[in-house]
Amino acid sequence: MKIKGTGFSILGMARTGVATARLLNEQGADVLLSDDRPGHELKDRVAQLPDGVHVHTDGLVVRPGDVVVISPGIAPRSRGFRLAQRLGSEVISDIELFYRMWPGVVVAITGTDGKSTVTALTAHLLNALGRKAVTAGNIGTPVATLPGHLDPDTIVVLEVSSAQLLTSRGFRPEVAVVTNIARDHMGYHGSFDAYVEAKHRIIMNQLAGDVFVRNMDDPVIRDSFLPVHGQSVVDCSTREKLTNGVFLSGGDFVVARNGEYRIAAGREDLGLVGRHNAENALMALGVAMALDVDLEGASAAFGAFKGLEHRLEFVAEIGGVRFVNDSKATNPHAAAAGLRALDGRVIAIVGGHDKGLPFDEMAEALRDKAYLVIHTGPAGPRIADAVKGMVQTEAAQDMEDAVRMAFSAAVRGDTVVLSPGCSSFDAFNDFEDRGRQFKAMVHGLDKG
Ligand code: UMA
Repeated sequence: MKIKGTGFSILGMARTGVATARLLNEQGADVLLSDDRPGHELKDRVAQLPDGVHVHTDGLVVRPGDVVVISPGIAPRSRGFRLAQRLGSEVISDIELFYRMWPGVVVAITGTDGKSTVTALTAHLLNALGRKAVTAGNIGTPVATLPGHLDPDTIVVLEVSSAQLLTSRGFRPEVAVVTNIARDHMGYHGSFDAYVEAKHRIIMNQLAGDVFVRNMDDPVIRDSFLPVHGQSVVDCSTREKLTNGVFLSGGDFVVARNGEYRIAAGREDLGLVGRHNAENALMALGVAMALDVDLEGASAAFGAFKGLEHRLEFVAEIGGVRFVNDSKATNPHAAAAGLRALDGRVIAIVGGHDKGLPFDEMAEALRDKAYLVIHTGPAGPRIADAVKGMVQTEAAQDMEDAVRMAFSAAVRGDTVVLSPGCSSFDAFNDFEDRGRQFKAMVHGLDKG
């Protein structure tokens, strides 16, 4: 893609927009960056921009004929998105732009849950096995920070959201991974079908020579993500023995290639608990297999992986009570997976912003694992209703109240888990803010 002299209207002035504007400006493009928020709230971001980037606040603007790069947080039905479709020559995501500029290998990982863990674990594994790899994308580092600074031999392991895929028409990763599919982001996409269709774009442009790493434990992936353009497939399963792929057998991660089997690592090598984390490890191994990487050393690599913040993260043990932060469980499917990974007596702090998703699966996991459910936020009463008659519930005024209530109800040996099953926007900036505040409150108990 020709960048120098091309006009770009970038919509959204947060991490994606600022990094994209800097990259395009550096490469000689004519850049206009805008945001709906008022100028005084964006001063810090404007300060990060080089001279030459045109800035517009208090409203999204598009110059007719420009290529529009849209931030993932701008929804398809919003005014900004519609404006872009009407005026832009084309509307692309930051990952599509990156793909057009990057000459090296891209591994792209999407799915409803687990994508950050698979992204981080994959890059960690590849580096440990002698290949150079970096992570970027939805995991937090915008892809636009990479070109120009990175050796093209480096494998870029991209976490890609459904929003980014929606506007990625030519994106063709050498290796694509889909972790699982559950209901989420309905407000953004409008329907489950539209959400699945966006996810499907990750394999849509793959051709012979590319590889699709598939989690066969997930029924939606098994039924709807069929390789159609001649790409090869590496299947992954914790449940069934495969002849070509990676699977869990007894306590081992086994790699099967053309009917030959080899143990790559033991389940116990990986410090992360839960079936969902076994699936995550299989997919990381699947990527290594797709890239023909020698798996000698995978056990040690798994042993050295510490997991990510806000994903079943151990916070502290206070008075014999363990506190766990699973703030990234922003939908019921993720919360259920986290809860199922816990042992012993559990008190769960649930709730948050109500996205209107059904809570049946999460209620089942709460019934099996928790003896007390403390709920907060607008979605709290719906979760309490879903477990009514099965688990004791109590309403908290806010997170601080919930943490105090959980601590006073808990006895030695219990685990208190923040397992919201909801997004955080009722009371926090995002799931990271919620997780950090939760951890500070827990550490506060120790002092009080
Ligand atoms: N804005 C408007 N008008 C609108 C909507 C938004 O002007 O109608 C502006 C906002 O005022 C704001 C900017 O657009 O200034 C927000 O852009 P953004 O939400 O895309 O924020 P970024 O900081 O660029 O973060 C994005 C991803 N955010 C989302 O997908 C919502 C980050 O994923 C990602 O890490 C980052 O790019 C770098 O690639 C976060 C996320 O929550 C972690 N992702 C979801 C998830 O994981 O479930 C999909």
